[in-house]
Amino acid sequence: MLLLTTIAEARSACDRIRAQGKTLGLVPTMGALHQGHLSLVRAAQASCDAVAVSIFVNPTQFGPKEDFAGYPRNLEQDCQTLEAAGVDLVFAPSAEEMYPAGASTFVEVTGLSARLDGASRPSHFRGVATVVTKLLHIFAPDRAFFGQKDAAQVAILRKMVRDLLFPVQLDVCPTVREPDGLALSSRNTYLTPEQRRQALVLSRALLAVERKARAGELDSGKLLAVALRILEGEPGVVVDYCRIVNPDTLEDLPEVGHGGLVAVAARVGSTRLIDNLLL
Ligand code: PAJ
Repeated sequence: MLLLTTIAEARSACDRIRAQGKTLGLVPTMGALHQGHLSLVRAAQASCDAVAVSIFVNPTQFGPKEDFAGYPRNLEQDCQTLEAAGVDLVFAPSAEEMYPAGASTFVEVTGLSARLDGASRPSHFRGVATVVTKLLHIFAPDRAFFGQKDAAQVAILRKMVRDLLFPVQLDVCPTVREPDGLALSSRNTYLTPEQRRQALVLSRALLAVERKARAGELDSGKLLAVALRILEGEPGVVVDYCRIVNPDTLEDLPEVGHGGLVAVAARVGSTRLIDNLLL
């Protein structure tokens, strides 16, 4: 497995892969890898000849009061995990490599970037769209792999790829959960055992909405009331949003037809967690 830190090295490694007639899959991550990330790696390996994983804690997607400095970083362990998984190439650049001094160009998917997490994290999706644009330019992959866990990110990147004519196919993989329902997240390491128990309320609330929708309730207001009752039953948890939206536009859906997305974000202590289910 190659571990590369410069854009020039990554570009020539991709050129060599393409010169061999191989297809390339890219899995962008911020590291602190878990089984959710590895499910993307496996999906990439199943459909591409070579797989590159980027590990970059992207400063521009963190707000000034967010956890950029404390975000878990463990490059050595991540590389061991990826080597064991049979990944071909890891790209772990510095912030200076990705953002040349004075860089002032950003990519913004207007409208969508202000919805769901974008409402409480105003420059978050601009940072995500900008760094993913850079990664797509560097790797020019045939396919890029993302998790449904970050449903708003998926909607924004799909729109960005369409609007800016990127010649890449986006693949979206299902959310990987702990056996008790908690969606895997690098931020779960922040939780105390008590907070981890409290955090289960997110998946519990989503499953209750799914059950009620399956039983025939279509009214989003009534479905959300079910979720909020459950969320409010856990005093350590402060809800940021809980909405039922169109998964492509992220606009509220008054009624759940086929394919509505129920999405929740909440703070457990100082840790912000998100989760969602497609109905
Ligand atoms: P990160 O949070 O490290 O996630 C990297 C990828 O793994 C994302 O596509 C995310 O949706 C996916 N993922 C995370 N938890 C998952 C789970 N439980 N099941 C399935 N997939 C999961 O998302 C980012 O990094 C960044 O915003 C990034 C796209 C790398 C841009 O900086």
